[in-house]
Amino acid sequence: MTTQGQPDHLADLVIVANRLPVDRVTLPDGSAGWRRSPGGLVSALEPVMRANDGAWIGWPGSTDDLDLEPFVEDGLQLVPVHLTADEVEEFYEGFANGTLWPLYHDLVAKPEFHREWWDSYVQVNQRFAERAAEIAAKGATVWVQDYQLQLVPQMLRELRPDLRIGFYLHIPFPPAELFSQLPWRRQILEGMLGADLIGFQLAGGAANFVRLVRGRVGHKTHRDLVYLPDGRTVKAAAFPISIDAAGFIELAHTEAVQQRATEIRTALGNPRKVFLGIDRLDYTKGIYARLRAFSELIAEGLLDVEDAVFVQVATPSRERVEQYRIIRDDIDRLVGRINGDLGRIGRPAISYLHSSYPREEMAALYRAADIMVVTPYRDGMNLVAKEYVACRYDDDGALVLSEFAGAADELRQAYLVNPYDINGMKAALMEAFHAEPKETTRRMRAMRKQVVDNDVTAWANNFLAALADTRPDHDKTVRPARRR
Ligand code: GDG
Repeated sequence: MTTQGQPDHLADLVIVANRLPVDRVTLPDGSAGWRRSPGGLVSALEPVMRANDGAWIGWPGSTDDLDLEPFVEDGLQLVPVHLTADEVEEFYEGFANGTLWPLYHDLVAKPEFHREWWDSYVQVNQRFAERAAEIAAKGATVWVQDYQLQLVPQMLRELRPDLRIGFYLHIPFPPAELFSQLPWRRQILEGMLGADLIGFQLAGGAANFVRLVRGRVGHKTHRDLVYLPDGRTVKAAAFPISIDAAGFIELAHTEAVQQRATEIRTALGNPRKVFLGIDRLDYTKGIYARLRAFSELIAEGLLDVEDAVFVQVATPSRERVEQYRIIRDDIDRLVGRINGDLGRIGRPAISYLHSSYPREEMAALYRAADIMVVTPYRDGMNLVAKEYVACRYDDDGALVLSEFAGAADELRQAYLVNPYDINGMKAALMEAFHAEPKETTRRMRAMRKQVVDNDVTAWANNFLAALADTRPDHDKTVRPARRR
């Protein structure tokens, strides 16, 4: 084991994630600094990190930070893991995003299987596991995040059998019929089984996993439990992730956000209804199909550009991966054609923004939109849907939501659609457009209750409590985070 610089203490709670929760920025004085990344995982885990003086292991996001030592940023103990440029290409862009991501999302794109990518995945997972083994205190809790690090639980257990290890998968876990294509299927299953508790977004993912373990690895299972030959028991269960609901509600109430929401509607020409989509620019999100559905409604005269506009924010994502370049070009062309054919001066049918925005702007967009359209072909959860719901504190606004987003399990009062069915989506968009306020209020009120009652702090606390229950013999227990 190579021993790098140590943080100032060994940690009782260690988060292991592909990325550190901070991004490199240039400060006003020209020097380099860090800023908290906008992602949901950071706000999810920050309270519990602080309550336990935890450490977070991850890649800093660049291949230049070769000698970066553990550091403290805004009170958080951060431990960098270095990746070479080749590893970024093979482990991250390759195996994680070119093999696993499409395989776990219903083969929406074709996964590529390359042995060099796999080798790099093993090597990088081993490095993360070693780093975690170095900084975890005796009997500590280590919580490993997501599909980039599925081998870490087992690697870490070999190095440190004293630890309590949890693993959480943020994306769907596919059925055996798809997962079985993976040449390294058995290694991945065994890697995850190093954990005491494996969390999935939905019960279906947990069931897929248990069935595969029984069939492919041959372990005995009963309901959500796997019995290993060495006497250990592993639990696989659903923990649907959520958002910092109180934080979004507070932000949406601020004067600045309300004013900005009004400005946005004015800039759009004050149409009767604003439709909104916000997604990472990813082929799983169904952006293309939803824009087509909307444009057909305009072409057929069912909607008019004076009355309705579609704002689509597509946040740049994984731009070096070929499939992402293709989807970007496809959407660019589609938007150009729709606006060219159907727009009028000062009235494009689609207002398309390929950019990322601060949280305040996101909240203002949620406030400005009458109809939020979330139509992924497959999505672990989809936090955007929940953020929209949280921001609608007047119980108005409609959500059109794909039944293939994990969020559809909880947000039953959305206008649920099959994103492969363009006519069905058109019908749902029209239904939302014409809905009576009484009807949208009834639906939104129920959805808001669901999101507010089940926020991200509850998610983290539930997972950590269930993890503690898996090894009651352990003397060290993680302190829960306080809800806002
Ligand atoms: C994965 C799973 C699962 C987006 N653009 C901007 C921005 N965002 C924020 C959103 C939201 C988050 O990013 C996106 O989360 P999603 O859940 O919608 O989707 P993925 O990125 O695919 O996330 C997903 C999630 O993990 C959590 O487990 O729900 O299924 O695929 O919070 O608000 N935030 C800011 N500027 C942007 O331009 N500030």
